[in-house]
Amino acid sequence: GYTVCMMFSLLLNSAIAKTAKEKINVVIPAQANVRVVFGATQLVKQLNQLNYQAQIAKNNKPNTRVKNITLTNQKTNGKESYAIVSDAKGNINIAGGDDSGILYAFTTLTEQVKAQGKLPQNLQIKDKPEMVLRGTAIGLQKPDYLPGRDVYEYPYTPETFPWFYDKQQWIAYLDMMLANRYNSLYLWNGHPFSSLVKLKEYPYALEVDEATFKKNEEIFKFLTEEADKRGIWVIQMFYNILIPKPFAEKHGLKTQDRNRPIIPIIADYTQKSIAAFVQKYPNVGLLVTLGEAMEGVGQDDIDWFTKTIIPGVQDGLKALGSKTEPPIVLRAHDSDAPAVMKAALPLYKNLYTMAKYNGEALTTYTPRGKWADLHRSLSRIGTVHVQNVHILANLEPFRYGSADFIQKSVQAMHHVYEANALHLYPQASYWDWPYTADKAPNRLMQLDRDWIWYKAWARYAWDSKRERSAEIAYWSKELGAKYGANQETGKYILDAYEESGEISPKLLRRFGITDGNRQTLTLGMLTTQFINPFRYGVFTLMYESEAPEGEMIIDYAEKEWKKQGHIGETPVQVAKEVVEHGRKAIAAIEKAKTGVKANQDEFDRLLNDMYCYDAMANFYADKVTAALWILKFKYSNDVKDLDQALPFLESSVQHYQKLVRLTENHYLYANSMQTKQRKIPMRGVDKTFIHWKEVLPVFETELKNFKHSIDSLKSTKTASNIAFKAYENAVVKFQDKQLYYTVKEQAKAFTDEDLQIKALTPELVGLNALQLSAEAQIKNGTQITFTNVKPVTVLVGFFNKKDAQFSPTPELETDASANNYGQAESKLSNAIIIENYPAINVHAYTFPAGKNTLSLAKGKALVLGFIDANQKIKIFDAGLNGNGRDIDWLFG
Ligand code: ADA
Repeated sequence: GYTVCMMFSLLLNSAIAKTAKEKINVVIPAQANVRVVFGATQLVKQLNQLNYQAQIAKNNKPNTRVKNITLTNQKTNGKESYAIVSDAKGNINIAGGDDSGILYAFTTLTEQVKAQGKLPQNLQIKDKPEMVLRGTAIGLQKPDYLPGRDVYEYPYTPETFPWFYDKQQWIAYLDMMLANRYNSLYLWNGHPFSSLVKLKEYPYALEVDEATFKKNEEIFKFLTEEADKRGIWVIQMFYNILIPKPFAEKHGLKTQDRNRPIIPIIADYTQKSIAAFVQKYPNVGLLVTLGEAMEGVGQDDIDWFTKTIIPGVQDGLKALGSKTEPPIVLRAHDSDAPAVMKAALPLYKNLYTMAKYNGEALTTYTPRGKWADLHRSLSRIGTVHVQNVHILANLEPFRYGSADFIQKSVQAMHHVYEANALHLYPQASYWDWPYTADKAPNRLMQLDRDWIWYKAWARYAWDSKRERSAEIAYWSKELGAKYGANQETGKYILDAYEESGEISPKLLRRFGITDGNRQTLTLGMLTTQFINPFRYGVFTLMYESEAPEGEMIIDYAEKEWKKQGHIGETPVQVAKEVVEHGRKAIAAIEKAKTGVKANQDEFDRLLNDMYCYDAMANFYADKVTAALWILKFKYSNDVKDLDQALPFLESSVQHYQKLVRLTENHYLYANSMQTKQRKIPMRGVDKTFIHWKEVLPVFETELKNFKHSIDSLKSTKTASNIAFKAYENAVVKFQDKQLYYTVKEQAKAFTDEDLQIKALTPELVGLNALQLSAEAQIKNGTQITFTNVKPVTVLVGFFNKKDAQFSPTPELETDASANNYGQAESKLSNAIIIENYPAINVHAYTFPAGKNTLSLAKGKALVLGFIDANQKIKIFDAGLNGNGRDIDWLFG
């Protein structure tokens, strides 16, 4: 009796245990897509962690003895759409518009189960995304160059990118993407093909060893499969025209050369690479940059796209025997995308376009002007146009999470740009993925730190019309939960994010030199950059298109002096506003302090960031005020105006000192791109001037020089003019015969034009300039090959106007090689006037001893002379265009 009794009670116990766990069948068809299986599996896993015994039933028939979550064969309307509906008995029916929709239905249900700790009841959910593509970008790039290599040239290897081979990290990232309903992942790299495919015609093009090649194949396969399960489409980006180093060496070519025409061997190699890639990875899309290393904007772009890239893709499809065109996304970067599209659409259907939302920064949700026109014309082609939220050079490295700014930006993408897709860069440290710039015992991951960045953009890409008051509640709750706090505390944190979130956009759009990542906004700016932005090649498109209507500092000062009215957003207004935003951000985060019960370390870092924003805002505000007094002096010539500037300049340095204290132990660097492309506030070659503590001495010296200048002005009573010394010609030997002329008034600059030099700055008089044919320059560009025993600097005069007849000024925003010889900055501005032409700015190209080639893009330009590289070039504005005198000397 005893044993029987025991057995009986055992049976009973297990029966109780079993009935305690409610049985659930998740019913899907026997033949289901990987996305459906993945979604259902995640749901089953989640249920089994709770009080359920769930399983997948692949019979397609609900079992009436258990609860069923059934994928019906009804279809909802629209791509990625879905519905989740409970019936009276608590069973749940799921439907989707496609496999991604079904995946999203399962994922949504899984999230609700998790949040409620049980299967929710009375569900009536219907949803679908507003934007059709919602993607994130990861760069296979680095803060600096690899030895012996140029910009963007990073073969895929475990040494360079250990994280790329880390499967667990990929899963975490892809899970984040799914949680945010991202459906596209872009991998950015200069020339990925030589890491991913082998070509039998060009075996030597492969850039990685056999073992690495195998690893690359394996990880690429893993990544694309795992992405596919989560409804994510992988897209490989590449620049043009880059070629692999071993290939270049074998053929005696450069890996990239902006002034190189298309040559057959490179075209053939590229076409074959693309074909091989498409054949091997038919489910991977391509994102094409027809710029940077290709000659300017023009027919070459069209030819390269229609005669090399598209045929490459088509060859790959033919080899596969497939007719399914993989997507090709064309970037409107440094190329005339509407013209390229026009030529390409008859050849290939599955085309998309992409252009930068606010350049390489976040500046406004009221974009306008020429750039908005470009976006609209791309949207109106009728293909999908993708908004590229690029690099964010003005947000690095502080935390950014203004839900308000982000929501309004996404609305602008729809309403102003008429676009319907998003491509999102990391919030900061793009070149240093996966790490943030925080100085912490263990490097922080962007994926963790910048969760709110990914979440906010995705949330509004899904639905930009969400009602603001509900959004405030939503984010307050999210932020509260993040820090173990209640919603009220969460609201304070949101306030801090949103107040601070106005600061960097406003500062850059009103005071900055460029929306490009040659400027690191958070490191501050030199006074001369405020008062003489054209000397630094100010990128005016930012003011005209990526900012509300308003005035630059120089415009404001001029109007004040002329007693004219102001228009739109003024520098004085922004200076006041950012200080106010900083104050409010600090007040809000301070209020949150006591409510925080979890994630304390991260909260402390966020709090510190708010103090950084505040110090930065005050630094800028005071420096702008000083700059306005200094510009007044330019008109008044009254030293008293400089006296007025002094206390503001002093106080700006004090705020900067505070910023140094706040960042010293908190940040490794401000900017993740640490190469020679960095120009503002300081040239950042070889990882220098990456931290505030390196820039502080520069600002201190600037202040000292300014005081000294005031003193000397007071003692001499005249605004001193700097003494000049004419440049001396250096000896070089030309490969081809060259004609000279002596630079002076009335000299004729071109062999085939009669126009004369009307005025020039005396430093240039006596130089041996090359007499060139304007017509030949327009047709072929300018290539001068020469040999020099000692390093030389070539002075080149560019016409200060964008026009097809003039060779374009080196521009880092569209050409990462634009500073390879130090030529990006204008050294002598408005230094020569030729009749009937715009003023000429002189740039300097420095070459080492040896055989060199000066190569200029198509269009007229003056090769003014060759001087010893040791001769000091004093940078100034000669003002020959009538724009007034130079006062940069005040700062040394
Ligand atoms: C500019 C920028 C580069 C890169 C490029 C692009 O040249 O300086 O870092 O972002 O644009 O691809 O858009």
